[in-house]
Amino acid sequence: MTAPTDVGIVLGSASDWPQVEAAAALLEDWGIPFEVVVASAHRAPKRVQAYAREAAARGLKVIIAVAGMAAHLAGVLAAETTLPVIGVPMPGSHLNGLDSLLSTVQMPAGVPVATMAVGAAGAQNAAIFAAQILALGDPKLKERLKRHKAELEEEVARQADQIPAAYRRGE
Ligand code: RP5
Repeated sequence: MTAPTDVGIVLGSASDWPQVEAAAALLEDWGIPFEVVVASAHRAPKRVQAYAREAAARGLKVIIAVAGMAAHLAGVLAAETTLPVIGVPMPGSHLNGLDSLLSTVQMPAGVPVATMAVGAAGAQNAAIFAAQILALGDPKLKERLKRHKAELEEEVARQADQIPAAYRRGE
């Protein structure tokens, strides 16, 4: 039997995938079962609605919505499900993602979308944020998140070595 899928990543377009690849790799690396679907709020609204309406019953626990331009995908999904929806604005437009950031973050009261940063960094944070939600009921995942914090700190310490030694603060 395959593990139930915990995270649904919905892309407004396959053109968003390059920004999301690293986030998907992170979920895979951390052993979090996920699926990726393409379903545009504007070009395929029925598909988006059906996905959101069926998500909880299918066993999904978190939805990550990735979209650019007039990005209504996260809001439309959030309108149709009680699952937490994490929105990731894409940068691909002439406005470099300010359009999708505002479209995703400015939800009216009653329909929350947890909005991340624009682009690949936001997608990676969405994966980590999903892991944090799932870790509330998963001690092993909580340990993995603690390790992640330690890895971040180690990486910063390594970066200090890239500064000329003469300028570095003695530690
Ligand atoms: C949005 O429009 C998508 O999420 C994508 O970021 C943007 C452009 O889509 P394509 O024209 O590349 O399919 O709906």
